[in-house]
Order: sequence, then structure tokens, then C-alpha cells
Amino acid sequence: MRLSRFFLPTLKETPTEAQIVSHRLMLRAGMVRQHAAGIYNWLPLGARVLQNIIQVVREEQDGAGAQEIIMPTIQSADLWKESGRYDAYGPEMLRIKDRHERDMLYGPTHEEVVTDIFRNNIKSYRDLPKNLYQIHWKFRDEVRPRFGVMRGREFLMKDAYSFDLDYARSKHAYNQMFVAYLRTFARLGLKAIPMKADSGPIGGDLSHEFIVLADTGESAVFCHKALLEKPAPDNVDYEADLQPIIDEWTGLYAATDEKHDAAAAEKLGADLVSARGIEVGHIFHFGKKYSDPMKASVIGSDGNSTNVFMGSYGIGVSRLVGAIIEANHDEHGIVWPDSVAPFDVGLINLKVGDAACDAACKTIYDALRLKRRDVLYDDRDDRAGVKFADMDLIGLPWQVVVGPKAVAKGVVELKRRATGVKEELSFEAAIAKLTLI
Ligand code: P5A
Repeated sequence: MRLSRFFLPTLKETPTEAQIVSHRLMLRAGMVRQHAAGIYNWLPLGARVLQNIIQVVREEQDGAGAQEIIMPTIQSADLWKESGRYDAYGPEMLRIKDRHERDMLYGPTHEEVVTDIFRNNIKSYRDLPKNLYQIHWKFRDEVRPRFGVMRGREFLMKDAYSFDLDYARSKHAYNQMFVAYLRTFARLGLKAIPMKADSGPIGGDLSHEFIVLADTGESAVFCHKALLEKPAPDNVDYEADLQPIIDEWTGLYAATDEKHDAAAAEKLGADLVSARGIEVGHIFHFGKKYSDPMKASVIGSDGNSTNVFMGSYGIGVSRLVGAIIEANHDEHGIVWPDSVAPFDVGLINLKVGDAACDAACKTIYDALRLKRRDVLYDDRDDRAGVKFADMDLIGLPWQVVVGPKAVAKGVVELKRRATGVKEELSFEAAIAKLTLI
């Protein structure tokens, strides 16, 4: 992609409305623009990051055995009256009437809709287990939408819902999602710590939040420092008993401030980390909370009908964009982890119009494109300082700088954004290195 054609409205000034660094950088890097309070337009750079996160989330959900569906954003209120949540949910729910005066709503979550799909289509225990997920927009009319996409009113969520015959199998489905979340957040370059949580309006007896540590986090958190070093599980057999992995992760002290046990924490001494955190995921096991009132049942092997056990599993996909920036930035801008970067490489032509520089850029651009690397080519006729600043601001993992002096020597400069380390390489060596990443 040529930067001269790319829609990238970067800002030099720091927008005054943004209180936290991720919000400031998302506005400055031209990733999002606010449409109304807590409602955002995603511009090309932001949309590319969101798509990359979606892809990682999707691969890990599929890997854990969940199946993707798409449910409507607008829901009929009847289902919520059936589950008993229509009155309980309160003013966070955006309630709408259609032209026939029927009560509708913009979905803040989808337990009711997915339970309705289940009861209309699944009748036998032989069809279990099932885990259905979607990656879709939600609306919650938050009292105080703030911090940009971190607490929006419209936001993108991955929501999965499991259906099982009994408690033990349902707990296994919960454990599968727990492990998939550890892997997902690690692939996104984040350290997310699972913490026992309250289940709030979703309900249930078992619930964990996944918290990323960042100074600007909304909640105070405490944990054993070993949790920060633990690698995510690799080569997982999702059919095997996952409880030992869960026990390893939940056996070390971790709590948000409401659950904090100052007695228990003090014992850790220097091993205690106290920090602030951002909730990027939340999983719930709630048994028959929805299947009982909505009569979602299957015929068991004994011929009797039994209501199914359920859980629901959320990831704040749009919130993750902010959380990743909170955890990966410096004074010059964003530093994207490779897995979510909007482009792999930024190619900077320092002298557009110079035949040798233009030709070197074309050679490198074409060679990298051939190897399916995403390259953003800064072909603008602008000052070097502007180009360097913009490239640092948008945080692509690698920068290739092509200037007349270097090109005359047959080399280019390769810079790793995260470390600032620069090296001079021949065109071929630079291309070879960037195709191996
Ligand atoms: C789980 C899936 C649920 O809604 N029902 C379906 C369950 N859980 S939750 O904790 O309420 O939300 C899941 C994740 O969504 C993100 N999130 C938000 N992101 C941006 N703006 C918001 N206003 C917002 N509210 C929730 C969080 O990451 C949360 O963990």
C-alpha cells in the first residue's frame, strides 16, 4: 500500500479529549474517530488491527472446538422476558420499538438468543457438546463511556456459549475456554492473568476475569509474580483433562481489589505484585440459569428430558486494541506486537523522485509483496522528519529506510521499532531477513 493513497489522517497535536495514552495514540495514528459518545468509526489502520485480532481469536476458538455463527444485533425483547432479564438488566440496555410497537433491543449480550437457537434445533444428548461463538457488535448504554474504545457503548465482543449434558462436561467446556484464552492473549503479545470474579448480570457460580496489567487499568489487582512469567499452554489436547492446567494457573494468588484477601497476600512478601489492570475477557459457568426458564433440553440416553448446562465466554475484541497499546508503546508512539500489526513493514523513501531511491524502493516493495508481506510504502514527497515521526507513531514492527547516500553504497537501513536497533544491509539481505520474520 502506498502511503500517498492510504487514508491515514495522523495528528501532530495531542487531542485534548483523550485521557489515556491508548486513546490519544489511536486518535493521533488515525485509527479511529468518535461518531458519538462511546461510538467509533474505525479507519483503515484501526480496522486492519481489529481484523488481525479477530483472526487470532477465531483461530484459538476454532482450535478449542467452538463453531462460529452470526446472531442478529437487534433482538426481540420476548426472549428476555422469558429468561427474566428484561426488567433486571436496567438502563444499560438500549430498548427500541419497531413500527408495530413491538419491544426490541440492541443486544448487550446473547445468552437468550443462543439458547433459543439451541432449543429449536438440538433435541438429543448425542448432539452434545456444542460451543457456538460469534464476533459481533454489542451495545451497552454505559453511564460513563470513556477511555476511547476501552469502555465504549458500541463495542466488538467475541462471545461463546457452551451446552452440555451435565456439570462435569460443562466444567470441561469452561476449562477449554480458559485454556484457549491463555493462548489467545499470549499470541496477542499480552500477559493476561486469570482472576476469580463475580458473575454480575450474566449470573452463575463460577467465573474468571482475564486481566492485562497496565498503569491505566480501571481496577486495582494483586497477584503472585510467578503468574507474570508463566508461558501459555502449548500443544494442548482439548479433549484431555485440562483441570491440571487450570489448577496450575489458579493455584497462585491473584485477585481484583473487591476479592483481595490482604491476610493471604501478605504471606507472599516480595512475590506480591500490586498493579492496575484491564479486563480483556470474562468467562462464566451458570448451569441451568437460562435453560431452566427457557426450557432448553435434550433427551438423555435414558429417554428422559433434561435441561442443559451452559456457560458463556466473552473477549472484549475492540477493547483489546486499546489494551495492546497500553501495554506496548513508548514516547514516540505505538509498538505493535507482530501478530496484530496493521502492516509488517514500513518502507520509507527519503528522496521521492530520485531515480535510484525510487528504483530501490520498488525492488524491495515488489519482493516483499511477492512473499506476502504487508508493506506500507511512504512515497509521499515530504520531509524526512515527518516520515520518521509518522512511522514511529503508527508502530509497524520493521522500518526500511531508503536514502540516496545508502543506496549509492547498495545498502538500506533496517530498524526494529520495538528496540530501536538499526542495521545497514544490502537490498537482498534486507529482503531475505524480512521474508523470514
Ligand atoms: C460473556 C459472553 C458477557 O457479556 N456474555 C457473553 C458474557 N461478559 S462481559 O464480561 O460482560 O463482557 C465480556 C467482555 O467484553 C468487554 N466489554 C467491553 N469492551 C468495551 N466497552 C465496553 N463497554 C465493554 N463491556 C464489556 C470486556 O473485555 C469483557 O471482559
